[in-house]
Amino acid sequence: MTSNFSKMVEGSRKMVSLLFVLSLFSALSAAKLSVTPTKGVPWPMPMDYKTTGKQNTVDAASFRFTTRSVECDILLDAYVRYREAIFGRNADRFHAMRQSPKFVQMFSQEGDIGEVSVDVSKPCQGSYPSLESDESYSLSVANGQVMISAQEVWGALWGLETFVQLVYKSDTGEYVVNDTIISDKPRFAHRGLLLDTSRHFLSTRILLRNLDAMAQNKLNVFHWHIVDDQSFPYESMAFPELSNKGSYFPESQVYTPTDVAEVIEFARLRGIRVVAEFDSPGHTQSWGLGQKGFLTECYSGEKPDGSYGPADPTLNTTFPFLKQFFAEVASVFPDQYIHLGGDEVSFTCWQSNPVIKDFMQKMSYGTNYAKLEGYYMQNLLDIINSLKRGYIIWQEVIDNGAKVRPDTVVEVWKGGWEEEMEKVTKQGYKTLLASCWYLNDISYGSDWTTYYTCDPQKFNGTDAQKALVMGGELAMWGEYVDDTNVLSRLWPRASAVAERLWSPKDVNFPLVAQPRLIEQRCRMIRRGIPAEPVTGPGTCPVEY
Ligand code: CP6
Repeated sequence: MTSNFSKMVEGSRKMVSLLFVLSLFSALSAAKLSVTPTKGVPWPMPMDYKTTGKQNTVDAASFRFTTRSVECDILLDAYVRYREAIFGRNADRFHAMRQSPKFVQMFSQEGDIGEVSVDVSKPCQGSYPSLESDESYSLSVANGQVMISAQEVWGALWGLETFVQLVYKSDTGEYVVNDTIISDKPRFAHRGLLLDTSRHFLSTRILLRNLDAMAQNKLNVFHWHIVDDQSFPYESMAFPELSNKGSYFPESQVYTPTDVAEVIEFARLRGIRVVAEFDSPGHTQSWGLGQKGFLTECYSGEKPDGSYGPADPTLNTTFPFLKQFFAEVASVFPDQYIHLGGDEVSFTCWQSNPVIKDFMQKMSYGTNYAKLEGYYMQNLLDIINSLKRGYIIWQEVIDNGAKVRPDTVVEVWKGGWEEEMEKVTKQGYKTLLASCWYLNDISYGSDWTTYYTCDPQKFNGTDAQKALVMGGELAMWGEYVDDTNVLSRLWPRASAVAERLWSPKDVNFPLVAQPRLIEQRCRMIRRGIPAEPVTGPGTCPVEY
């Protein structure tokens, strides 16, 4: 970790001095020492974006979304949401009122644009997003007409999000949108955000608001690090004792099957996958409270000392339990992938236990406990195979030499990530980068620029190796966040990562991005997300 952070610090220092020079330059030429936000410019920046100064007014009275081809639940839900995003909370009531002929006659001036027409090629009713989703779309605002077209509904959703961001209030207070042509698709297929709901509980309400914020930034994977050492808030139907004994408050601080289903559905309607992580064999202290005989008993001399270590791979109950548990997980979480963790396994407890020592001898592992960890993971991976799911694992599983399926996704989180990504992709595995984006680890000032300038494909390797980078994830580990501060700490920092993972590689100058990031933050505030000011002095327009 140390080497990585010192590298990051060193990199950021260079950046800071460059920024300093540039900002002095801009400060001298500006009347005020603050940056003016842009108007109606989207975040993240589309792949191809052409706009003109020709303004069209948006006609609130007649405004509607229409589907050209296949209609579905996802589109209908999005139309309601996005109408509200443009015109505010009471949009639908006012819409009905405004459509009465008398009201139109009295109050409404004809606007230039009254319809956004959406064309999706493939059927979408009830579908779930996946790593293979086609998220591309095109959008045109021209001749008083707005057209969004996409192969799959996921692209159409992003097109709608972009359209809403193009609309702004003119100086005379009208809703306007400039003539614009956009052709867009993400640079990476996996654009994730990790929340840790074990160190502190996060209410379902906050998880849903965060999913809304993710959609506003085109992030498409909610990595739900749902349980860990400190608490087990997932209510299992097969093993209810896990949360009864292992959560902070079984009465209120658990995710019931209904809560989990609500999160998954809310995410699906926004084109977001929910990838659950049940981390083992380490980080499992809380499992031990409700599942006796799962964890290793640590010894002091000849006797157990009452403390516990990682899961015990030598007991004949361990894998049958895991098989039943993960069968339930696979039935609850529809995503093709399950995150199996596998990080930071401490060997000291295993080393102290005589039964484990015997097992090591029997298996000819010598004193190489990484091999025991490999044995545990191998068995777990076979279970997930039998459930016909893919898996994501933290880098240690590969570092310790476990044999994994060719479609495994390896998540790199430690320092020295450039070497690790080179190594992992050389072995032909798909990979995700997390090392650059620990958003829990914040610092004073515009720290978003360090997140913004880390490129996950900047390591030594062939084009084929680079193509194995599926994207990345930002992480909000939960030691110092709960419902009171998690959204503000995440946003708009996470927006910086979202643009890195969506937009072309050369859209990476913080000073150029800054006015747009300010606009994005103000838009997020207007849409109900308490995003922090991380871009320095300034203000959001009151009626944004
Ligand atoms: N919890 C779990 C954590 C971390 C990891 N796994 C972690 C370790 C070091 C840092 C940040 C997070 N808190 N389960 C590692 C993936 Cl710097």
